Amino acid sequence: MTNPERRAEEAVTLEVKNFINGEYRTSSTGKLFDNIYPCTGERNSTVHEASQEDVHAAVQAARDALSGPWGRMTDAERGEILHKVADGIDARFEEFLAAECRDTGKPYNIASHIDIPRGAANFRVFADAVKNMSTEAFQMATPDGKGAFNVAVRKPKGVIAVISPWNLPLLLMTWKVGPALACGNTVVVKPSEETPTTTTLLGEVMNEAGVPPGVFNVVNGFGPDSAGAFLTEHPGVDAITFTGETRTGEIITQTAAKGLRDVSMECGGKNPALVFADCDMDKAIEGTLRSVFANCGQVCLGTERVYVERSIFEEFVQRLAEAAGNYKLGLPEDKSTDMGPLVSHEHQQKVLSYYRLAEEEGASIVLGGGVPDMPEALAGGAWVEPTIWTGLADDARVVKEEIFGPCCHIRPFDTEEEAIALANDTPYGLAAAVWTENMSRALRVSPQIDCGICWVNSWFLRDLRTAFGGAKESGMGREGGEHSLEFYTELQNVCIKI
Ligand code: NAD
Ligand code: 6OD
Repeated sequence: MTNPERRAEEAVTLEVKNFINGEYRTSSTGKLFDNIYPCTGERNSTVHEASQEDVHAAVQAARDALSGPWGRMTDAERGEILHKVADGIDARFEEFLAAECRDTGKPYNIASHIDIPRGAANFRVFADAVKNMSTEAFQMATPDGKGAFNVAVRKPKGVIAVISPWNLPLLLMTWKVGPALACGNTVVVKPSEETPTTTTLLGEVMNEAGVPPGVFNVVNGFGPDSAGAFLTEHPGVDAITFTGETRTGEIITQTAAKGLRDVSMECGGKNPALVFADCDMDKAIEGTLRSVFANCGQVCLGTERVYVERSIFEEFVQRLAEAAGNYKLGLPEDKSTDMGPLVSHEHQQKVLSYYRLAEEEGASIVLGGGVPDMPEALAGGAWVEPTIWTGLADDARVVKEEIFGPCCHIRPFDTEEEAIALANDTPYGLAAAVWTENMSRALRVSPQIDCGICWVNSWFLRDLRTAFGGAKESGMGREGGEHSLEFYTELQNVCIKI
């Protein structure tokens, strides 16, 4: 066994502890929970659940670190360390990859191109972005004729609580930790209980890169009555950044109201794709295949409602079903695997309940709709079939509610106005995809869709300098580029009388 392979195996078989003040600590109450491999249902590792006392220790360490060496460094010095963190992720790429795929069951094909490289990029991009952070200045007249200057100064907000989900664990956690640290804050992260490993492993990289103790802390556990609630309720937390379900986002926003703490909310979606007859059909099929089925449909930006212009409806449905029907379900390390399992048996039951509901609501099942036959060794995994429906009413629950699985409903439309109205007929507003080769149409339609991100002839194409976030029930606030710097800093005006 090579060294990286051995380290990778250790990373996924060891106990997962909490990372507080630069060291790994066991749970103070001794409470443990299992981390399960979704491909088989076997145990990956045992996780130490952080108690209220552990969370307090993490927040206290983060507060103390604000006035330590981290707080005295220049942006450039912090940036240099964050580049080392990115290099450290690259150097231990195989370990992060193995750990992420054991926690989620996702194919190496995906995680090696998306999750792990973006984990490193999130540190590099924001370490560099702070160098270009500008502030405002205003000269003003005063009655004595001598005048005054106003100069704005940006300061770190303080201790940031980062609450992250399980679908892209390293990517979505570093998307917040990168800019928070680049701006001089300290963080306490509560990763999802389903996927604690890569976040916890990052503690080692932080130490190796020279991040001072207390700057990056990890507390493991669940939401209510556990580490998530203990952290968000803690008065020592200055701001909370969250990614997850809308309902959880509402609860955390209420918690944050005590003390008027800032929140950034990246929540759920029920994203539409609009496929016009003037699209490039090959591109539209390939893009929609990814937007519906990538990561087993567990991407917040993923498409669950597809609206196709009537003249190409039959051909589109048939070609998408044919392509998805050829998907190979299998183990992460198998290079021919197109799709893994869902993240957990609990989530599998949720998705299967929507598969049953679709039938009850009168859907025509074009593809899938159940649990696939898997080899015996994988029978205990959280597998579901890629699934396509047509024929549902616009107010069917399957068309209205976020499922977060490898499935979509496809419906024909006749006019551009109808397509836009259908796309907007949802309480969510995260993302959309528009497929057309007519750029006038693209420019006309995209701004009319009520969402935070609208892709034209692409999907999940990300420039980290751009605004990212959701409209309506999909979120509150924007991160990305200067918007992240805005959230993770406090702007102070200094007024200087001449
Ligand atoms: P979730 O809301 O169940 O959990 C997210 C995190 O919140 C977890 O760490 C969980 O332990 C924690 N949590 C739960 N209850 C809490 C509470 N009361 N107090 C504090 N913390 C609490 O979401 P999930 O199931 O992990 O992720 C899937 C959801 O996330 C989907 O709805 C998806 O659309 C959404 N999502 C959104 C984005 C985005 O950028 N908008 C990105 C990824 C996922
Ligand atoms: O690309 C990103 O920055 C981002 N936050 C992606 C979110 C994907 C949701 O599952």
